[in-house]
Amino acid sequence: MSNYHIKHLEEYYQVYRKSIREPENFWEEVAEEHFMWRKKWDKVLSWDFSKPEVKWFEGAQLNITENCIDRHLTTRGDKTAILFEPNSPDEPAEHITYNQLYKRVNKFANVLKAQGIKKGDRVCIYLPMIPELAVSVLACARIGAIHSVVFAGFSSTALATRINDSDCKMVITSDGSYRGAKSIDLKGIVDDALEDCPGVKSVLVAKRIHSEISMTEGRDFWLQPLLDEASDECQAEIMDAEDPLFILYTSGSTGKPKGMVHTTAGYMVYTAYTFKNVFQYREEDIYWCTADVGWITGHSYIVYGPLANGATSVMFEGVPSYPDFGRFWEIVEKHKVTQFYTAPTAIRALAKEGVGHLEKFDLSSVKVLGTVGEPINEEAWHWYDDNVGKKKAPIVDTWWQTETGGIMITPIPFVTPTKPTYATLPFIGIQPALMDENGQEIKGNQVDGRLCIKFPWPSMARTIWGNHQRYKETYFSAYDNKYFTGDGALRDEVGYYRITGRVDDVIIVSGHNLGTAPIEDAINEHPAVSESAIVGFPHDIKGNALYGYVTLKEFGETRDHTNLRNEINQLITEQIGPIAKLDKIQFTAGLPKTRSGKIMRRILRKIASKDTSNLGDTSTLLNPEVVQDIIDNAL
Ligand code: 6R9
Repeated sequence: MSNYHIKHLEEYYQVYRKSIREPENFWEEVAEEHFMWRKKWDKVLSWDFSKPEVKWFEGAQLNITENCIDRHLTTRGDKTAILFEPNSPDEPAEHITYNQLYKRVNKFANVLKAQGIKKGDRVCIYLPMIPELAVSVLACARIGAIHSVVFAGFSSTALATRINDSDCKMVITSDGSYRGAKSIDLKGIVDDALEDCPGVKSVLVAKRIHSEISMTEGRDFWLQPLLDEASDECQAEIMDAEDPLFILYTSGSTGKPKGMVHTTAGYMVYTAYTFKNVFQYREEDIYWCTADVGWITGHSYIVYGPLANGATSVMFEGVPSYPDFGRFWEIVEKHKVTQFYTAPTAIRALAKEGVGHLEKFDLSSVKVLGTVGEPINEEAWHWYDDNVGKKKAPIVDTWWQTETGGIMITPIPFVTPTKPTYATLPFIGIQPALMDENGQEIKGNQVDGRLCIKFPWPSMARTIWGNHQRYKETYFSAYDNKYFTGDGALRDEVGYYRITGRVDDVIIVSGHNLGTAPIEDAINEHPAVSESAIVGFPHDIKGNALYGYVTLKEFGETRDHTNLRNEINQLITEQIGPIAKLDKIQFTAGLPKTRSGKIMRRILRKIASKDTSNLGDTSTLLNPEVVQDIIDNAL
């Protein structure tokens, strides 16, 4: 059916217009033709953003695992569903076929049931990127338990907060995990967390690193013996369209983390439909998203979206730098990856290492490149385009959020002409709006404002677990009758969107609105610069002035680089104007980052404002050690 796979720009506009004019008919057609329903819906959509309440496919019944697994068995039973690439290149890859995935998920689901887990119970999954992670997610979905995956790099405090917030009854973990040359004692972290989690009744432990761990009698169980005993048939729980499928916590850059709740039918329809189109997916493709399943990108575009399309999805346990910076490219060559989806922070890290690592490998299988997670700077975009895609593989710069469930603004490869740093056009069914400070929509092109969405889409989060009021305040109160994304964006002369970054990263200097991303782009073009982050700090005359934290490709001994400071300001002056010049530039060995690679500007802002008394919880940072160094050398 043509609506399901868009092949040229004309068709995009045609289908887009239809999806806006008749959203219910449009999504009904997609849902009718491509999924397995136990019962069809009574009503496609009902919504009210003032409550807010959104329901898609109300009255329908289904199980998402029947759509992701069962229905493929007759046609693709022996096709690889999950292609597991271990941390060490010396360990063989594992090809898990749809038939095998069916059995593993059903066995796991039976283990959950035997442990007393029922529909609606919350199960916390704290696992490394091993097949059990995908299998346990699907096993929860099979029996209607609500999974809450917590990225296995979070500290025990962060884990305990998340377990308690949603009253998880069970934790699924492993003895430990591999990360490059290191191994991490995951079970120890879980044990620490559980001291503060009285609601957890049982812990299932997968064996990965074969380390000595302690098992608490009556609470902790090795997974494998239970799986060995379990039947490989487990009837799928029939779920209502709006039953919760999972909770996923968003990185709490402010306040306590928000448990975003996603429901079943709409999420399935939208992630499957976007996957197919945004990656121009074909049956024979080998698709690889380098994200962790602990993030929304992994949920939607490693597990659910690809499997709903019967795809082969690569799951990589390791890191891009182990055993060296050629690892990604080695994997691309080895498995003949056709779609490669990663984050700008990874691209920049790889670019820093030069092209030597890339040149050793044959990347000719790659048809489509993707990026997600933060605005991609121009230099990184070109590096990716030139060296990985060899200018032949279009880059899909996909803008979306944990809250949106699926990709919202993106090029469609071979359909939408790309433009560096632009996420380009709204996806089918998505109605963006740019708003001004007075709450008015800014119409027309060549404008910028705050990015909102005017109409519901099937995979939007329905609430924050246990706090609907916060959901309403955070997303539906800034602008009347609109979902507010928290991001700023501009729309160019042809209607392409460029995400300029979080609105809270906009700094007003002498009355001028300055986005941090374009300034950072300018700085990053300096050949000596590796990465940078700009924050505002209070200034008597200008209101705010700009403070730049800059990491250099070669850090060296001295932190006094007067010439370099002048050159950086010269670049900014040239590209943006003297107004954007930095008052202070601190050279640092690294920038504090969240585990998903986002720079923690909150911390940098505080340091720039000389307010280091309360930096908040830095334990979830990827590199907490850089914080003290930045404080010690602050200007
Ligand atoms: C999927 C994901 C969401 C925030 C979002 C925005 C930033 C994501 C982006 C992007 C520019 C892109 N973001 N993709 N900014 N261009 N292609 O990352 O979800 O972790 O919830 O982050 O990430 O600021 O609001 P999440």
